[in-house]
Amino acid sequence: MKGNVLKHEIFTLAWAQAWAGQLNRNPHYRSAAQKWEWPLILILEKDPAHGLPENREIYLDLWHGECREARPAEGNDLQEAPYIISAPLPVWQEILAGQADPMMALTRGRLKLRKGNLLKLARYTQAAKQLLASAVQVETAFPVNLPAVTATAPPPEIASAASHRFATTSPGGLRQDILPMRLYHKAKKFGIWNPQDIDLQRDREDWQSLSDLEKEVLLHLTALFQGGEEAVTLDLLPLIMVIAKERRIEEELYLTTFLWEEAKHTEFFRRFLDEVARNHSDLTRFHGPAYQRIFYEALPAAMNALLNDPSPAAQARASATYNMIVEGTLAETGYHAYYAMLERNDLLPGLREGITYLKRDESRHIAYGIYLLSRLVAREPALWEVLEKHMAIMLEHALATITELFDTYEVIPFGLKLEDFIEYALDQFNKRMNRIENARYQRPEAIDALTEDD
Ligand code: MN3
Ligand code: FE
Repeated sequence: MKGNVLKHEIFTLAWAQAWAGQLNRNPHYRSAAQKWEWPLILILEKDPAHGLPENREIYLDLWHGECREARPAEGNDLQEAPYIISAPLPVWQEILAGQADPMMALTRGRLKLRKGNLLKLARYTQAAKQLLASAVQVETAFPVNLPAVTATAPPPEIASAASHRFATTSPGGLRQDILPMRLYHKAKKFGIWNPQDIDLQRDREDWQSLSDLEKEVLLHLTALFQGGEEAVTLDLLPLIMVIAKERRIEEELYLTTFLWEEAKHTEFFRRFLDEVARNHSDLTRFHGPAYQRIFYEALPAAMNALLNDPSPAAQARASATYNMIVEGTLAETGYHAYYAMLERNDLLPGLREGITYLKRDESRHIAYGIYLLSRLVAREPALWEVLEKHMAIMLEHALATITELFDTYEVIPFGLKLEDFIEYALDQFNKRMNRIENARYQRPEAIDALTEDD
């Protein structure tokens, strides 16, 4: 049937059936949705000004990787379906053009989850992706074609502080007012703790009293942190080089403390392994595929890319991966897990003390990342889209990393629940993304006034 391009209007019976057909021919969907067994209702929100006098609602009966029925919703469907997602036409248009990531759109609230549990959906990101990938295959007609959003051309790079004078021998001197400088001063006050000074005596006793399963889960979490701290210590240098080349002396002053702190974090966890867990086995066994995608691949790739490409887009990808995902989403969620396990059971006080310092260091690192990304986005608003795309991929890996940890165990000790952690991670992620998104609408100079509370 070559050349026969039959278009179906969006959210009609014919369109829904064409989608179901694509879906049932999609082997990736079949395997990703093996465990999904809930009907789903999608709503195209009414927009009388654009030819949509009423909502259009599609009911999809999805069962173990198969679409058993697809049609406009009717009768009690809306009351009975456990999941309802709605959005206005421009959002659906973008999604059906394959330009938006479904999980990211849900997390950021562009696709509205009217009913159902986002945390549960987060476990099915691959299925959701494939579900929409099949919808993209349907030739879709829209009641009205909205103009595509065109990216604005980036403004010319300002002569990037690259007058070849030294700041500190120029009349202006150091800029004490900008966030990196304030973070630098804070780091000299609060970042000077010594991992060797922490008393681990009671930790050694506590460790003996733990069950095998408790030890294993703590070792697992520590193996993720240990690898993570070493990775961020190893991978930070290309960013520091770019900042130095741009002669941003205040930022570089701050970054010297950043790298030193990561070094101490690496040292601290190893001390715990050596002196408390007394474990010298190969802990790589705890690094699952999702973890490896971030710490063995994405992080070093994004950071090392700066060696050849110091462009703002490359910087944004590097900082998004490093500060927003690895530090802002994963590390913060990890601390939360340690606290949840240890605090309420009053265990391992030395480890907790170290983690308190580490968390304080980390909040400065993340504050710097938000500053850097805001600075880049304020200068070049079109970068926001680059950032959002990259973050969608990384967020998926991050959630998979958390899920992967929990899926290892049939029963999780210390009363931990996966949902709490996914929720915490998404919360952290959203908070930061909102702050950076604000920078799109701000003048570059306004970024100087950013404060550290993120
Ligand atoms: Mn760290
Ligand atoms: Fe850090």
